[in-house]
Amino acid sequence: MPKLKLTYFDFHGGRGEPARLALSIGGIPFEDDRVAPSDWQARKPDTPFGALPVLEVDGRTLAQSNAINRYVGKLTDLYPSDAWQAALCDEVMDAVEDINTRLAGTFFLPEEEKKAQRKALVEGPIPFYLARLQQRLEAHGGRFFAADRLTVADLKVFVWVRHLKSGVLDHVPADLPDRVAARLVEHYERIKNDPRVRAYYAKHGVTG
Ligand SMILES: N[C@@H](CCC(=O)N[C@@H](CS)C(=O)NCC(=O)O)C(=O)O
Repeated sequence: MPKLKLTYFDFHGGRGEPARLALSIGGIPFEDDRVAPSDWQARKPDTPFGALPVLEVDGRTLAQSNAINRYVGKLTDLYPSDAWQAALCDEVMDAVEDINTRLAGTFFLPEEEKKAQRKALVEGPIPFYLARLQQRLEAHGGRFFAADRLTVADLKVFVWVRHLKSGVLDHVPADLPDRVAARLVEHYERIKNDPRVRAYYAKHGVTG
């Protein structure tokens, strides 16, 4: 097994979290390098695209969250070997990335602008993506997004829905997923209650 170091910000979510979860579920040891906000500007120039997550594999560097998810998914058997099922996984992970990028664009806006942009997202794109992800889930059997088993796509959607439901996003009602995509929320609950996911958060002292 290669020597792995996963670098991401020091919180329990975001683009680096699916890979942390996958490696933990797969029982693959890795250095969990968590960057404090105060250290980021000094470290940013050393990353391939000035952003995190970054995965080091035997000293070689890989950026882009979904590329990292696919790579760790292959190491952990959480990415399908069948080409079509793998493509379904990619579709879902890229869809989450599309909406995540729009939400992330509001993070550092002045308050009034942030409020206006988030209101627009809540009235259109976020419910749209929740509903369409739910449709894709149901089209593939309703339990998992691909291959009828847990994959990195499930982990990526789980992390996004978890973020929405956490209530930490100002102007984004925490009950939005429940209101527009109840069966996607059931998927979120199923992943959350997977004993391996529970074990990961218990290890990090995260409750709820
Ligand atoms: N497309 C990239 C986006 C990476 C990205 O924007 N990461 C954010 C954190 S989730 C970041 O590093 N922000 C800090 C910065 O851009 O300075 C990916 O999927 O990894």
